[in-house]
Amino acid sequence: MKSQKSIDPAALELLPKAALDGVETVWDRYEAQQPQCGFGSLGVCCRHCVQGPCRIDPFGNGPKAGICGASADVIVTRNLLRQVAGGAAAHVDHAYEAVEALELAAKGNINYSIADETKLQQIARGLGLEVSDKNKADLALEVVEAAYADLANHGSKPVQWLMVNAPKERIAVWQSLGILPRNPDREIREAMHQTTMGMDADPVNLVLSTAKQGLVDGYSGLKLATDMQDILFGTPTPVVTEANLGVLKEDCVNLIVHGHVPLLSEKIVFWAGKLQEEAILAGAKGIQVSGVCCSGNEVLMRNRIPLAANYLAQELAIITGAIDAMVVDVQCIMPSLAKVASCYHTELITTMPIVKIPGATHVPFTLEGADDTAQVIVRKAITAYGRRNSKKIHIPNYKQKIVAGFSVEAIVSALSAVNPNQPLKPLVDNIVNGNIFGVVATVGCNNVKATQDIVHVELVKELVRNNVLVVATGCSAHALAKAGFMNSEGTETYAGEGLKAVLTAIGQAAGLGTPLPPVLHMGSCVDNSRIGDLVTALAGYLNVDSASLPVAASAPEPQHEKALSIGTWAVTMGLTTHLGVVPPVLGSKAVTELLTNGLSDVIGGKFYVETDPLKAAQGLLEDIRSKRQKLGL
Ligand code: BF8
Ligand code: SF4
Repeated sequence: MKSQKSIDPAALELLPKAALDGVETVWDRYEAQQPQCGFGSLGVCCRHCVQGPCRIDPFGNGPKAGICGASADVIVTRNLLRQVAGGAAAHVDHAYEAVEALELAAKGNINYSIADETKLQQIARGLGLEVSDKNKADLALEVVEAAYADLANHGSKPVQWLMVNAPKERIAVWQSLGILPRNPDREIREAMHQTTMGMDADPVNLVLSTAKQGLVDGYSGLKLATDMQDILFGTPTPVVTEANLGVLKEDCVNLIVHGHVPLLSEKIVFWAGKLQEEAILAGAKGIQVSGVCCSGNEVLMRNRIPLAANYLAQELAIITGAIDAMVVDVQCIMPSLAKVASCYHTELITTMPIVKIPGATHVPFTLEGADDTAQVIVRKAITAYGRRNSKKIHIPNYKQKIVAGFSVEAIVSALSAVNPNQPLKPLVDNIVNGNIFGVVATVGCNNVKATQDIVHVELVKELVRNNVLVVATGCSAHALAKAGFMNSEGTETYAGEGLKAVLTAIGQAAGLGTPLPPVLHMGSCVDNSRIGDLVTALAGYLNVDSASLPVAASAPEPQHEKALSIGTWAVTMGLTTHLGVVPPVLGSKAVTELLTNGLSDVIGGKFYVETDPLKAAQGLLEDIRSKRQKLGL
C-alpha cells in the first residue's frame, strides 16, 4: 500500500484535524477496504445475471469460465464496455441538459442569455446552417434542432456532431472499423444489450464497441456540452485567480460549488455577487464562492472563481470548518459529504432530481426557477455563517496564483499576436524546430489508490522539463494549479529552455508582460473537447492524421468511468493514452495485450499503463520521439 496520502500541503495539514475532529475520510474508508477483492481488481467477476456472481480463477487452477461459459476475456471486455458506456452516459446526459437550456433560453422561457453569438455562428456554420442576418435566438433554435436530431436519429446516419467536428482521416478509420455512432442514446442502450447475459462473446467485437462508446463520449457528450455551454455562458478567455484551500476567507461567507454542470453554478456566482450586502448585514465581509471538481473548473474558466479542491480533498474542504454551504449538482460527489458536514455547521445542499443524499438539504433546481433556487442557496449559506464554531475553523494557508481560461479561441488569440494570418504557425514551427518537443494532455481525476496529486505533478514536472507543452483539464488541472504549474513562475522553475523561450515570446507578443504558464488550463472534463479541437486543428493545419502528431494523453490518477470513456476517445483519436492507475482488465492477457498494443495497428492509438510517474514520462517522451521521427522531425 502507498505510504503518503497526499502531496498537497493543505490536505496534509487538514488530515490530522480530521482525525482530531473524529471525521472519517476517503483515506480511512480506503484502508477499511483492504485488501480489495482480487477478482474485481482484475476484472474477472461477473454479475450480469442472477446465476452469478461468477469469477474466473486468475491462477488457472479453479474455474476458467462463468456458469454460462463466459471466459475471462469476455467478462473483462463486457465489464469494460459497461464502464465506458457509463461514462459516456454521464456526459451525454450532461450535454442533453445544456441543449435543453439553450432551447428554453432561445425561446425566452428562462432567464439565461445567449452570451456568445460568435461561437453560436461558428457552430452553426460548422453544421452547414445558413447564418447571415438571422437573429441569435432563431439561429440558436436551429442549432438546438440539429443537436436533437442526433439524439433522435432512428436511421443509420452517423452522429452529425462527430461528422462535422472530427478529423476527416479519423472518420475514415472509424468508418472502416464500423464504429461510427448513430444516436448516442441508442449506442449506450446497445452497449447494455450487447453485454447482458447470453450476448456478445467476442472480445475483439466488444473492444470495438468500447471504442464506439469513446466516440459517443467525445462528440455527443464532451463536444456537445462544451458547445452549448460556450454559447450560453461565453467562451473562456484568460483569467487570473488562485487555487487551493487557502482561497477560503475566514471573515467571509464561504460557498462552494461542487459537481459538473454550470447551469446552476453560474446563477450562484451571479447571486452571490448581488447578495453581498445581506452577507455584510450578517456580520461577514462578503461572500466568497469557490469551486470543487469540475463545477469549480467551469466557473473558474468563465468567472474567475478560485479553485478550492479537487476530487480527493472535497471532504477536507468541509473539514476546514469554514465552509458555510456546499452546493452540489451531479457526478463525483462523495455520499460521505453529508456525514462530514454533520460534524460542522456546513449546510450540504443537493439540487438535482438524480442526486439526493440523506442528511443533505435538497433544494430542487429547475431551469425555470434557477434564479430563485440560487438565491435560496446563497441565503442558506449566509444563515449558516451565523452558526459557525470558530474553534473548529482552520484554513490552511496554501494557495497558488494561476492563469486559466485557455479555450482554443484564447490560445489562437495569443498566437495571433505572433502571426495574425496563420496563428497555428508559431506553434507548429516551434514543434518542428524542437523548441516544443510535443504536447501532452493530462486529464482526469484523483484516485485514492495513488498519493493525491503525485502522479499528475511528477509526470508533468518531467514532461515540461523536456520541453513538452502540457494542457490540462479536470482534477488534473486542479492538481497542477495547486503545484504552481499555472503561472509564469512555473515557467521559470519547471520549463525546459526551448519551451521557456516559446512561452516567453508568446507572452510578450500577447502583451502579458510575462511568459505563458507551462501548463494551460483548458477547463472541466467535458472541456476535453477543447483539447480534441486543438488536436483536430493541428492535424488539419498540417494535413496529417491526428494519430501521427507528436501528441499524447494521460489520465495520471483516473477513478471515474468518465475518465475511462474520455481515455477511450483519446485512443480513437490515435493518441497513446497513459493511465497511471491500473484499470480492471489484467484478468485477461489477450485483452490487456489488445488494449495496450494490438489496438494501435487498428486505430492508431493505444492505452499505456504505468503507475510510476517518472517511468510514465519517459514512456510518453519515447512515444513522442518516435512520432517525431516518423514525421521526419
Ligand atoms: O469530470 S476529473 S474526479 S471531477 S471525473 Fe470527477 Fe475525475 Fe475530477 Fe470532473 Ni472528471
Ligand atoms: Fe455468470 Fe454468465 Fe451470469 Fe455472468 S452472465 S453472472 S458469467 S452466468
